[in-house]
Amino acid sequence: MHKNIIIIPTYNERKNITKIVEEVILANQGFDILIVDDNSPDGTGLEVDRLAALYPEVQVLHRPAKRGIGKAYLDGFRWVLERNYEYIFEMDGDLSHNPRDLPRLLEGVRGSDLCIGSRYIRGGGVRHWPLWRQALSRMANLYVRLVTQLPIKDTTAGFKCFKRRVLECLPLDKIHSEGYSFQIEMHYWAWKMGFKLKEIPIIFVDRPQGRSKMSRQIIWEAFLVVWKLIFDKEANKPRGFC
Ligand SMILES: Nc1nc2c(ncn2[C@@H]2O[C@H](COP(=O)(O)OP(=O)(O)O)[C@@H](O)[C@H]2O)c(=O)[nH]1
Ligand SMILES: [Mg+2]
Repeated sequence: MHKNIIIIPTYNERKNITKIVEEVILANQGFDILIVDDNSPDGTGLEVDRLAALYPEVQVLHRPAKRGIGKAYLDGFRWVLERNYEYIFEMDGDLSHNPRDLPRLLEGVRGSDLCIGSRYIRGGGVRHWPLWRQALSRMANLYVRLVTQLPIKDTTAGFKCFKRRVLECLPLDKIHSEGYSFQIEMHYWAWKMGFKLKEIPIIFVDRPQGRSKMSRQIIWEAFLVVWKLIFDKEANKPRGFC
């Protein structure tokens, strides 16, 4: 067992996930992997069971049905906190995040509490996303930063590394988002609790295979969540850690 673990939520990522696992394990950089699969109809669950049997570093959490990326991560965090991991990573299961950036995230979290792979700082970027999707992401980020004052550029980023104590302190049962606004909630709480957030540049590449699970409902949820956050008494209570 390593000190570092990457949580990867999957829904219909059969081909992508095999490549990611192989890249991470064969590079042998000292990472365990927890895959949280929501009973994907394309057989991702069977494929990841096969990978878990092949590589001792790989663990799988099977959930009975699709309940959103946010809930998948929360179940993953609870699983990880029952074990002795120190550095806990989030990474998409569609090859948009480059496993080669993992060591840089780990290095970044040494001088902070939460190191975020950012598309929107100097050196970061997005490749092959259609223009409408880039505009949506940019506008969402502008909106979130205006309303919440979050001091980061990529508020919806999904590639990052937490120090264990951040996840231990954060009240996970207060995070309600099902979709990507889960990321906004995590950043907001971590910031308000006094943790040090740091961004390092990453290049995000559109998925080579499969389909995005982005939906209107997910956008709507993100639109509303920022208002819930800024009026949440507990989240905004003055305090240090915990
Ligand atoms: N377990 C689980 N994973 C999900 C769910 N929705 C999305 N994901 C995964 O979350 C990651 C990011 O989702 P994706 O659709 O690529 O989002 P996009 O990159 O913003 O278009 C991928 O690995 C998806 O398979 C879900 O409901 N359950
Ligand atoms: Mg994606």
